[in-house]
Amino acid sequence: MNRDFGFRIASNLIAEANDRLLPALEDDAAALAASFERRGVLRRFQGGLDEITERIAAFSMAVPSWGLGTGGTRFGRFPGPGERENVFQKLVDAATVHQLAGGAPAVSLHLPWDRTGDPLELKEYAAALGLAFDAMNSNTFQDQPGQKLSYKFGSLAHTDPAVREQAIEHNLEVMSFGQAIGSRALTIWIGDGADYPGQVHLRRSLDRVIESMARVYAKLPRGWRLLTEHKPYEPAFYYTVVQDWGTSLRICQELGPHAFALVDLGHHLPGTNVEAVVARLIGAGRLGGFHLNDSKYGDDDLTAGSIKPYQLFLVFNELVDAATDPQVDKQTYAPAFMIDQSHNTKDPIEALIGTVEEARRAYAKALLVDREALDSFQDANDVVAAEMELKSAYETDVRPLLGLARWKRGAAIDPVGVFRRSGYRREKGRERKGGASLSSRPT
Ligand SMILES: [Mn+2]
Repeated sequence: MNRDFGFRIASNLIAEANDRLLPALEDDAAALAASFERRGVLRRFQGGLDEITERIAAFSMAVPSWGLGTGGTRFGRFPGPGERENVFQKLVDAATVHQLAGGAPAVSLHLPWDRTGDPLELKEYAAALGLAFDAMNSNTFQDQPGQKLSYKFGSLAHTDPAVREQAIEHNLEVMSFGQAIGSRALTIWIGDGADYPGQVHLRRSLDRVIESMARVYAKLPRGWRLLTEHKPYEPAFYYTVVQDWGTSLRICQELGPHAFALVDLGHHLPGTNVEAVVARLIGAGRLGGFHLNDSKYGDDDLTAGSIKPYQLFLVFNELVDAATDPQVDKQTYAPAFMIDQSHNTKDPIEALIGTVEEARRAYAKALLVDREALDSFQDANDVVAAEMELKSAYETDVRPLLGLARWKRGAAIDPVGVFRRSGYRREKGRERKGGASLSSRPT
């Protein structure tokens, strides 16, 4: 049994740093509590600040195995020292994100990148690190060494039934690997589409996707969900088969009650009202979950909240609203939260800590919205008061709540500060022979 984690950050390093920072944090929290008292916020939280911080502490998400190294772009990749070289090392890095930031006790794997000979060994290794597995991700958007048929012209939508069959088989293999490690969802994102008009039949290409996915869906293990992820363009630049939430919803409705749409926050064209997309999917009972990230132009995979923090808040506002709305069926409303980002210039661990923090910040602020008041402003068509209610929550500095939420769970009040002082990258640079030297190298 592989139980060699290598260097780990000592818990007393976190505890000592927290001891130094706690008095100031408590002062800030007391000031916030006084402000909440004046604003009437605490009337809605009988347990006071403790109740709010508990709810924040209970909000968690999964780290993507592919986000633990420097991703790079098609122009190059500049990895840093001590980066992971295999799936076991990815788990150790993911555990470090959770240890420091709290809120990330799960990992989302990707096959074939994370394939190992013995999934049970992987499951035990993760459990020993305190990690579980969220949705599995299949990959039919690139060819693998030794693969029989090429995905150059598509996978689940390919015109050749033999290629579709190969892609279906791959998804079934990913599910059975996922079953062995305790995952309960399969996310399918395909790059199928066309670069030029005329290349692909627009209607029939989707028919083929639905037919192929139905074959995968038919083998979905009990208690599992199939998540379909849309994206407007890239790698296909003229037309993508599963391009938007409407296409995703259609797929889900064709497949059956265990199919749900996954919203990658960066998979929308500029100007798209993403919170309205989320609201539509909730309304249809088909919101499956999220890939958290942010973007300025396209699928940029930046740290959540780095570009459009207000949009992130408005998305969480829809989620908190749905969670408290008795009209929303709680059997179907159970979105999974996963991060999907890629790092070019940030240290991947620091960037992931950032997204955990930003998602929790948006959630915390959404909790502060007075829904009864907002409803009444909407009913009265009081535009200004309704917007002010949202802005009042959004502009609240919730940093003391986020700090307390981490501290309560033994994570770091200042996660990036502790990470930098811990010497983690230096130690991993020694352990992991394939890591880059301090100077970047072209690939
Ligand atoms: Mn994604």
